[in-house]
Amino acid sequence: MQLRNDWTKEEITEIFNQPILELIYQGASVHREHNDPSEVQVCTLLSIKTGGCPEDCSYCPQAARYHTDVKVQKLLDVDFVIDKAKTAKANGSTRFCMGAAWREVRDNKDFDKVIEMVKGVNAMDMEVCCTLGMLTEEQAKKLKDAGLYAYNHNLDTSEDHYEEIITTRTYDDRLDTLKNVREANISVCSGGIIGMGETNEDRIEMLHTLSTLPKHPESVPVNALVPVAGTPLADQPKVSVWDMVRMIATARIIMPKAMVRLSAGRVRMSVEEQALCFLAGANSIFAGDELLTTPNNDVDADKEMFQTLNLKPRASFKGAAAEKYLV
Ligand code: SAM
Ligand code: DTB
Ligand code: SF4
Repeated sequence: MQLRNDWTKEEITEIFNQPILELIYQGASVHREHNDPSEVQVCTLLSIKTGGCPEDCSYCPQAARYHTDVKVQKLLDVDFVIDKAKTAKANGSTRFCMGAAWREVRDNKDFDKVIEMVKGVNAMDMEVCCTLGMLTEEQAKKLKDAGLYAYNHNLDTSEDHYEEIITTRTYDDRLDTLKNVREANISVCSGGIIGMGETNEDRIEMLHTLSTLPKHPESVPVNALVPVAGTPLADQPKVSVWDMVRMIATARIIMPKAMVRLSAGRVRMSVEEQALCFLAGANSIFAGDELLTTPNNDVDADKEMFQTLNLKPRASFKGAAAEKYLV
C-alpha cells in the first residue's frame, strides 16, 4: 500500500470512530503489512537540562512558573551523559534521546556542549535523538553534522486546542521547527499528549496534521498525560486504555511505516493493557526507570513483558537505508 499524505479529516474520523475491536483489527492488519509486529524499538530518555523553563505548557512539571517538586539542574557534563548512554545501550536500548527544558536552542556554550554529546553518542552506534525546543535551520544543520539521527518536537494537541494548553508560542512555531528538522535530513519524531481536556475532534485534528505533513514523521509518540502536582493539569482524570488504543491504531493505519511510540503514561498500564497497544500497532517504548522527571516502568518488568509477549528489541538504524532513499 502506498503511503498517503492526502488524508481528509472525514476519512480519519471514520477510521477513528470504528467499533474498538474493528479498529484494533485494522491497526494490527496494517501493522503486519508494513512492519515486523514482533519488533519493538527500545529508547532511553535522559533529561540533560532540567526545570526552570520559561514556557507555560500546562502539562509540564519543568515550567518555572508552576510550583512542582522538580529541582532545577543546569546542563549536565558531557562525560556523565556518555556514561548514561553506555548504560542504556547495555540495557538493550538502541535510541538515546536527550531532553532539555529550553524554549529554543541558543547559539552559546551550552549548545556546543550538546553538539559534543551528540558526537559521543553517535560514536557508540546508537541512534541519537534530541528534544531541545525550537531550532533554526542552521542549528538543525549543525546537529545533523554532529551525527544527530532524530529530533523530537511534539505538536502535543490540535491547533484549536493549542492555545488552551500553551500561550508562550504558536502552533506555527512548532511546524516551522519540524520543517527545519526535515530539511536538515534529520529523522522527525513528532506526536502528542492525550488527556488534556481535548475532544475526539482535537485528537483527530492532530493526527490529520501529522499525517498530511509533506512526509510522515518517522516516529509518532503517543503520550498519556502524566498529571503532576503543581501544574494546571494536575487534576486531570486518568486516560482510559481504550483512548490510547484508539490513538495508536489510527496513527498506525494512516502512517503505516512510522514507529508509533507508546510513550508517557505506560507506567500506569498493566502488561495486558500494553499488549493491546502493541496489537493495535505500537512498536516503540521508552525504557529506563525515569522518563524526563517522572517515573517509568521497572526495567526488569519490561524485560519480562518482552518475554511474555514474544517481543524482541528492534536493531538500531533499521529504517536508515529506506529513510535515506526516500529523502
Ligand atoms: N522543551 C522542549 C519542548 O517542549 O519541545 C523539549 C522537552 S519537552 C519536556 C518534550 C515533550 O514532553 C513535550 O512536548 C510533551 O509532549 C512531553 N511531556 C512533558 N510533560 C509531560 C507530561 N506531564 N505528560 C506527558 N507528556 C509530557
Ligand atoms: C515524548 O513524546 N515523550 C517524552 C519525550 N517525547 C521527550 C517525554 C515524556 C515526559 C513525561 C513527563 C516527565 O517525565 O517529565
Ligand atoms: Fe519547557 Fe518543553 Fe516543558 Fe514546555 S514542554 S515547559 S517548552 S520543557
